[in-house]
Amino acid sequence: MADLIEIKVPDVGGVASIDVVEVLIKPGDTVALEQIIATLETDKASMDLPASAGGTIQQVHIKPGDKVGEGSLVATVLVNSADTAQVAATLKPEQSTQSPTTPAPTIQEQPAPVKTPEPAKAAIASPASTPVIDHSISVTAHASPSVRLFARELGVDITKITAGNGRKGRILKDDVKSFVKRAISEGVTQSGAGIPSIPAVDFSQFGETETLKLSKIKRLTGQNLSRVWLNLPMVTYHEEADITEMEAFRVALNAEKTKDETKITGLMFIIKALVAAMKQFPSFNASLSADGENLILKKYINIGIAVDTPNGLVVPVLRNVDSKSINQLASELAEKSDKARLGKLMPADMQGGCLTISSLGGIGGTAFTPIVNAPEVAILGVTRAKMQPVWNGKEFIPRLMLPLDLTYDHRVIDGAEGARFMAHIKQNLSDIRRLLL
Ligand code: CAO
Repeated sequence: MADLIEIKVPDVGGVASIDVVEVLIKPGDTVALEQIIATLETDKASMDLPASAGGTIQQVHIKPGDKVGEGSLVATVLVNSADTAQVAATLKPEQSTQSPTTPAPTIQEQPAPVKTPEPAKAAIASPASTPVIDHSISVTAHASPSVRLFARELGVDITKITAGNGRKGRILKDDVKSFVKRAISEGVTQSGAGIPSIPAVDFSQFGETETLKLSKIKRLTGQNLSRVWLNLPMVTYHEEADITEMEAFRVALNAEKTKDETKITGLMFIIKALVAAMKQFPSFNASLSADGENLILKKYINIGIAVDTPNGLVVPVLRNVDSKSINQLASELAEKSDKARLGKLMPADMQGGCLTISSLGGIGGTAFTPIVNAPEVAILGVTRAKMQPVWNGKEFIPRLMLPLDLTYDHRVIDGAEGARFMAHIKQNLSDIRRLLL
C-alpha cells in the first residue's frame, strides 16, 4: 500500500515571499523523513526545508529562483502507508492511512489519494541564530544550516570558502565539495582541512627583519610532511643497540682502505640490519592501498636515505639493497649524497623507496621523532652513538651505545610488532655476524 503525500512550505513566520535557493531532490530519489530537501531564503534568514514524509519523490514542484510562500507545494512523495514512521508525527489522524481492508491501488491502476501532513518545521538560520548552531562559524559565511553541517562533517572551516556559486554568493554543498577537492590536490596547507591557520604577525613591529623565499624543496617537503602528519597516526619507539664490536670492525675495515676508497660509516651496517628485519617482518616492507583496505607487500627492498643539503632535505633511494655489499652501499650513498648536495638528483633517484633512514648521527642528538615518508609505513631515525656505562650483571663496563628511533604508521604496525622489529635490528647490530645467517 502506498500514499501520495504533498510536502508544502511550512509557516515561516508570516513571510510571504521566500526565495528557493537550492533544491536537493529529483523525481525518483528516496528521501527519509526530515531529510533536508531544499534551501529557502528570505531577506533576513536562510532555512533548510526538511521532508515532512519519507518515501520516493514523484514530482518536484519548485526550482532554484522560484518564489514560494506558506503552503506552496514543494514535492509529492510516494509513501509506503504501512510505514507510519515515514510521515511526520504531526500528521492529522484523518489524513493518515487508508482502511487496512481496502486493497491499495497501484500507481498504474489509479492515482493514490493525496494527503498533506502538517509540514515539519524548517531549520532556520538567521545571522542572529548562527552562533548557537556552531560557535566556530563566522556569522558572515552565507550558507544554509545543512551546508554548514556538511562542511563541519568534512572538517571544513566554511569561512575559508570566500565565494559560493549560489545566489548572491551563497555557499552551496558543491562549493564545499570543490573546496575539499582543491585542498587535497594542492596538498594540505596550513589553512586547509579545517585546521585554524597561524595568524600573520607583523614582526617588524618588534625589530628589524629580513624575508627569505623558501626553496622549492623546502616548500614541497613542508607540504608533504604536513600531509603525512595529518593523515598518519604515528608512534615513535626508542631503542639502543650496543655497537662496540661493530664499531671496532668498521674502524679496522677503514684502516685497510686507501685514501681514494670510500670509507664505511656505521650507516651501512644499519642499512643491512634494517633489511634483515624487513625480511623477517614483511609488513614493514609494505604500503597501505589508497582506500586503506589492503596492505601491498613489496618483494623488492629499496631504502631511502634522508640527506641534508643546503636547499633542504632530499631522500635518494638505494635500490635492491639486499643484493649489495657494504662497500657498494657506501660508494652508492656517497655518490647520491654528493649529487643531492649539488642539486643534481633526478626524480627517478628519489622514487620507489620502501623504508627510509634518517641519520643525524654525524651531527649529534640522543633521540628524535622522525616523520614517516608515506606511503612507506615506517622510518628509522639514528642519532649519535656514545660510550656509556652498561651493567653486565657484575659490573659497569664501557659500551658504545647507538640510539635508534622507529616511527611507524600505527594503522599498519602494532606496538608489539614495532618493538620486535627494533629488537631484531638491535640484535643484529650488536652482533653483526648474525647478518650472515
Ligand atoms: N654515531 C656516531 N658517529 C656517527 C654516527 C652515529 N650514529 N653517524 C655518523 N657518524 C660519524 C661518521 O662515522 C663520520 O665520522 P668520521 O668523519 O670520523 O668518519 C661522521 O659522523 C660523518 O658521517 P656522515 O654523516 O658524513 O655519514 P653517514 O653515512 O653517517 O650519513 C648522510 C650520511 C647522507 C645520511 C648524512 O650525511 C646526512 O645528510 N645526514 C642528515 C640527515 C638528516 O638531515 N636527517 C633529518 C631528516 S628529518 O627527519
